[in-house]
Amino acid sequence: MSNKDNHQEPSEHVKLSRRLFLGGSSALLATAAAGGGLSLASAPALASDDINVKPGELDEYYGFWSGGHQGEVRVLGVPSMRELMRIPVFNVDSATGWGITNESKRVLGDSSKYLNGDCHHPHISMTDGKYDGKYLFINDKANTRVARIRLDIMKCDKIVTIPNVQAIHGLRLQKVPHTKYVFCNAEFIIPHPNDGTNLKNLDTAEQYTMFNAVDAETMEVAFQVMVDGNLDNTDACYTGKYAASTCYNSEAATTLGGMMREERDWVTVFNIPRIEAAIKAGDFTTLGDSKVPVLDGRKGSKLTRYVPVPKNPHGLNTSPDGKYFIANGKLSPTVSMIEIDKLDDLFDDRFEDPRAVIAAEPELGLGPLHTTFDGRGNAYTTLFIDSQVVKWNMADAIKAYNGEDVDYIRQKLDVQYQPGHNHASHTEARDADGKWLVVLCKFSKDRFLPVGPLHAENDQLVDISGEEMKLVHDGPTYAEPHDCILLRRDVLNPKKIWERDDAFFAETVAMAKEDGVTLERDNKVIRDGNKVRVYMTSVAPNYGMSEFTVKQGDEVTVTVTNLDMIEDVSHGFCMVNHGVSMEISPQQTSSVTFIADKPGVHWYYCNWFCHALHMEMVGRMLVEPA
Ligand code: K7E
Ligand code: CUA
Ligand code: CA
Repeated sequence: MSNKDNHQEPSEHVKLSRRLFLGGSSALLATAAAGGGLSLASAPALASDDINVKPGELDEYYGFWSGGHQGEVRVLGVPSMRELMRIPVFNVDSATGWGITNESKRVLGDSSKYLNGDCHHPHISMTDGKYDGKYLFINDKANTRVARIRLDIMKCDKIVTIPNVQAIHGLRLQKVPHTKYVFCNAEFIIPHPNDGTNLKNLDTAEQYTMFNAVDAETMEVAFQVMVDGNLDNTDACYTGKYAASTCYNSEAATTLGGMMREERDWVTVFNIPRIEAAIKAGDFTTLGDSKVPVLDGRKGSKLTRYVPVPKNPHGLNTSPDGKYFIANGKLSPTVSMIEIDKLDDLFDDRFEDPRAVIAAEPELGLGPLHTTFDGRGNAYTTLFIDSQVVKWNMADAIKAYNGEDVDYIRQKLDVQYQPGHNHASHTEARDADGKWLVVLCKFSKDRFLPVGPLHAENDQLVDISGEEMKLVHDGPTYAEPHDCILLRRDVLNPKKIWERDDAFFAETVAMAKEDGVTLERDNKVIRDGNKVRVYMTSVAPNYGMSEFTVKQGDEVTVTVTNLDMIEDVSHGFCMVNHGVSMEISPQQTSSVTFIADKPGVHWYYCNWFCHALHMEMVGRMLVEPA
């Protein structure tokens, strides 16, 4: 034992006490609490029985996690924090064949050439301000895309690349009357046109970024709005009228120092009805090849307002009572509460100072990044630098701002360590229920077994159902779940097997029809020049075809239809040494196209365990030399 392990050190008090607490002896607990002199802020919490979801029991909530720069979406059960599924989106997935199959390549479109993504903000479609469980949307900062996941099958079914901009970061949905628009912020300021013609005179070139709206049903870009400064995070209100975005680079600087020059940046507020009216009136332009309406929302525009707030603000969160947009100060210890009821007046120029919409600017601690809510009037803000979550009361913060002597801070909870987002159950909806809080910590340091220089991150679960926040679980995660969303399990009712007429593989079904093939019955090879289409069925433990012959150099498309009706009997199709692998779940059709470039015998096999004779579920492709 080194001196550092001496139990006199305060940090060791905390560690020792935590061990005692988790031991579950109330006598020891009382002693430790009394003797340790622990503050509320650092007191370790007792493990709650609520998170002990026993084997065979189901979780109360679905959690959808961003996979960060790993590119996927992960589905967790909460409160157990058990990982239930992964949904590949902006990555390539060897198990399901995402990025390999024709069905996934159709979804990825031109962007299938990119093998990476960087997702941050998963959000669930809403009707009347409540999650409706239909879709989940997520951004890709790395390649400027927005994706949609169908929650009935938990597969990504649409991806759109946003034109004329770079790096989609903040993403939120219109809440009322329903999610018509997906609002998404392009972060980086670029010259227009950005075709290299103005590189020598960038100082004088026109430069800006844009706020974007994607139609949630068609997944086409509905409009783009030019802004001053840049755009970070965004959220929408409960009237359907406004969206707001933080800007940390009002300086329009290109260097770190420049971006921190001003003491205040701003929140840009967008007036959606005015934007729609301007489009109707033809009051827009287009850029380059794109047909998307581009509107000018820079300072002086009637479409936007700029509300100054301190300093390099980051998260932007709407309180579930519909009253406030809350901008999190990051380089300021404050958050700024913008009163949504005053925005009509702001747009009608009834204020001389746009700061008149600030209802309060409570000081919370160092590095406020994101805020979430319990539906009981309290807000929970992550403090990145302090490594804490601070619980504070919104009504009391406003009283204090107006000069009353009230303490709005309810509790500060140490988290491990450096939290970015936090997210409470149902917090973005009117029915925020204040039960669970997930705190997504960027550093785990000493919390888990060491696994090399790259550490796990730590998604901590906090019980917020009582007066006091209680840390109940550490959940290691892989790079880098910026954000998550929790919804009650009764909102979702995913399918257990595919329906044959599902749109996900409708195009493949249509191609089979053109070839005169009935997918549910036929096993056929159809030659069309040097293109060969192989159709086969699968029923555990058999492929409908155990051998087919092609010529070297043929472009081969293998389409497999899984006729099994029993849930959980997924098959796979892997062609050895050809980089071909895919999932075919019950009643699904999947297809993959590759070049048969090597003469000889090539085995294919089923790579999802389906039957006692799964190993024997094989076949051979015979390739005749050219
Ligand atoms: Cu704070 Cu992309 Cu939401 Cu990460 S962003 S933390
Ligand atoms: Cu079919 Cu394994
Ligand atoms: Ca700044």
